[in-house]
Amino acid sequence: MAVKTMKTQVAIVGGGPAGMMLSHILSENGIDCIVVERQSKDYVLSRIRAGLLEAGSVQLLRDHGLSERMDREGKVKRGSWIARQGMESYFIDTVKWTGQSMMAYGQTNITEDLYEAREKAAGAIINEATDVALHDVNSDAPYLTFEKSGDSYRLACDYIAGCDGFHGPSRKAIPSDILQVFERVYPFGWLGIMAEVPPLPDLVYAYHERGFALASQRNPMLSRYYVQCPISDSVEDWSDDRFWEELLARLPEEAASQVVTGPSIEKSIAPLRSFVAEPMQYGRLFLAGDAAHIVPPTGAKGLNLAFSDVFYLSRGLIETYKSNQTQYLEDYSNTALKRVWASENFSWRMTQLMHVFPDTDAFEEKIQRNNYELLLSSEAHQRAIATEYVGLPF
Ligand code: FAS
Ligand code: PHB
Repeated sequence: MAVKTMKTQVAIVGGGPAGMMLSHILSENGIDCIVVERQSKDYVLSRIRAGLLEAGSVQLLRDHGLSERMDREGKVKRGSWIARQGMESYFIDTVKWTGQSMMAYGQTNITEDLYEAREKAAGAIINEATDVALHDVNSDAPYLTFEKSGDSYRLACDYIAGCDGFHGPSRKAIPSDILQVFERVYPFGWLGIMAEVPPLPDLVYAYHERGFALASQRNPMLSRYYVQCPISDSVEDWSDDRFWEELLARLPEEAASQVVTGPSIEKSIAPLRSFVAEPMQYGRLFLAGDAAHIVPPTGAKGLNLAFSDVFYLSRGLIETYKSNQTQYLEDYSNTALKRVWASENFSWRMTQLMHVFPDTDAFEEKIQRNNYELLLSSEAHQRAIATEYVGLPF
């Protein structure tokens, strides 16, 4: 079978938020790019994931003409509640301490908005591409190969952006003697449901001896709730009744009394891990988003980190093509990793603060409780958590 050859400037592996946002920004700047995505468009758009945007992500969407629906349907948040069983709840007021707000707007909506913008611009997105492989990434003529509808393709390019998530092939294209990984796998997961009932006014992160719970939202008639569960659990172990009973037992009384329950329209369990791969670049390959790092969702950083990676990577590629300077591109990994580790650190601390760890001891429980008490008593700690939660500047 003859191989069909194609050429572009930047080949993007993966059509999730990172890949689609990168292709949008590059195309805005006249840089030719092609997204090669394994799944169908419908499959990508069916994923239910993140729900809260940092101030920097909101600004990035605004800067690139992607905020009209977000400003119409999203909910501006001046902060979120954090609670601990038997103690006073605390409102992380990001506007008071940083002057910045966040936005409750689902990743599903963002991906829809990105697909709509790319299709309007006749952007090149190849869905249902299989056997995607990266070649000669450490040369000045890298290329992809893939299969699509029975045909074999070879896509020549100047650069490859690996935006293919935690399980994609891009990270694996970096030689194992060069790639370093740092990982923490947590002994529990998050069982999440979606229900077509009015959400609480604000997000509530709750620690209870029975486990963590989180109240969030997608729109005025769509609630998103989570409870910590053993990693060995399956969705079948959790009827709606059991879920609501557990959630109401874990939320503080003033929040639980406002919860409107109803049938779940989606239910899934996400494992929690902290993961970083270094470096985030090798030759002409640049990793962005979950392809390079994973955070536990306790800090609402996953999607937001993908966006800051794309901010740095697009800046580097645009500089290289427009002014033939390569400083930003050469520094991409070092620059992105500073913000990655800051988000990993915050997400790890928030996860330690808010979850029941099966193998914890009396000393660690005292430290966990004192970390919460410091939030109630110390303005320095209140300023710090607000600054990290709203998102460090890009
Ligand atoms: P993605 O994984 O979103 O996208 C990667 C894309 O690459 C996918 O479309 C995939 O199909 C494609 N791909 C994979 N292999 C390929 C191949 N071989 N060839 C071509 N394409 C390939 N973050 C939060 O901030 N808050 C949350 O509550 C939250 N909840 C989450 C729940 C779950 C179950 C998961 C998995 C993640 C969650 N996240 C959350 C993190 C999530 O939002 C990610 O950070 C975000 O999707 C990152 O976007 P991408 O880097 O684009 O990766
Ligand atoms: C969500 O709405 O899915 C969400 C919000 C904040 C988090 C995690 C998940 O920290």
